[in-house]
Amino acid sequence: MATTATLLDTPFKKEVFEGLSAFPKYLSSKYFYDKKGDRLFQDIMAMPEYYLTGCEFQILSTYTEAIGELFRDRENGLDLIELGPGDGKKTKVLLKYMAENNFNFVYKPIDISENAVEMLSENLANEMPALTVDAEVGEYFEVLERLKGFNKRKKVIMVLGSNIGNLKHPKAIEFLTKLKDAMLPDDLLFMGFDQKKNPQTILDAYNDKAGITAAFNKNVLIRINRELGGNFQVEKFKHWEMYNPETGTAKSFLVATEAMQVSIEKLGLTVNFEQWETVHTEISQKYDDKIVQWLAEQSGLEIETSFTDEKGYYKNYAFRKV
Ligand code: AVI
Repeated sequence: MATTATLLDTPFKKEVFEGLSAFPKYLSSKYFYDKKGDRLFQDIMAMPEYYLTGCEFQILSTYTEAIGELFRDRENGLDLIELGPGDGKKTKVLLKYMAENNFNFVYKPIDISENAVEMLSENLANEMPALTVDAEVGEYFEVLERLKGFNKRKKVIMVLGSNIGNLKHPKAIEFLTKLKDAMLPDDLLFMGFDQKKNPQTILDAYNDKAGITAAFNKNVLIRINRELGGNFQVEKFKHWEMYNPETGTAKSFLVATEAMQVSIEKLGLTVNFEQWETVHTEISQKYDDKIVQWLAEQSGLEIETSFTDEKGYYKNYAFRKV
């Protein structure tokens, strides 16, 4: 008979087992991103309600030169390392500026989605054939260890899309501290942080009328069904979004609309749901200057400068190691 240890032989299995055995139940949003999840996230980024993408695109397009010159190295070129580039649409604005202005650089996109990395590499090879691209697949925390090896040239580490918002503050500090540890004094960290704003605008971005965000959220259950032999009846779960304007935390849940029992074969697990029981699936933290300042201080970083969009919905900050 398989023991629990042999059944839980991957991080996905282990985390699903733990999260669905806990009270209250939870699942990690990093498991939204399989092929279908990547596609749904692309659709989210194209929705009018999901203002984050457009705002960041506006910032990068308006301040291309200022940002590019912040990145410029003095001597022997630079490595531009991007964690979680997705389709690279926003980054291309900067890549084009750098290519056209004689930067000597290598672009190194790193993503947990193999599919995203492949598509981006192909797309860049077609659109910008002269660009040197050295892509990698990996999880952020694991990849950070490898970043330390990049210390011969200036390094710019870029994390766009407010991806940091999917981490609770202690994890965000751990992440920023690891980034800081991989940096030398001349290196730069360039990061997007979605800002606090009208709570309704935030709720609408995470609860669109077309139901794309709901499908994205439920994709984790579909993935458990397919990869772990689960029998979730996905239509019996409701996507629910909450935003707390005091803390700036948006939270996504899946709510069981009736009592049910779900079995997950590969985990040897039966999960009981009471009617209206919740599974917490994602946090999307919203920030202001004070919170970002505090996160930087806790992580040994300092803010060098920041750029915002017309509406002040979103900000990109440049940090250096203290
Ligand atoms: C990737 N991440 C920053 C997105 C966000 O806004 O939290 C994921 C997302 N979840 C729902 N909509 C978009």
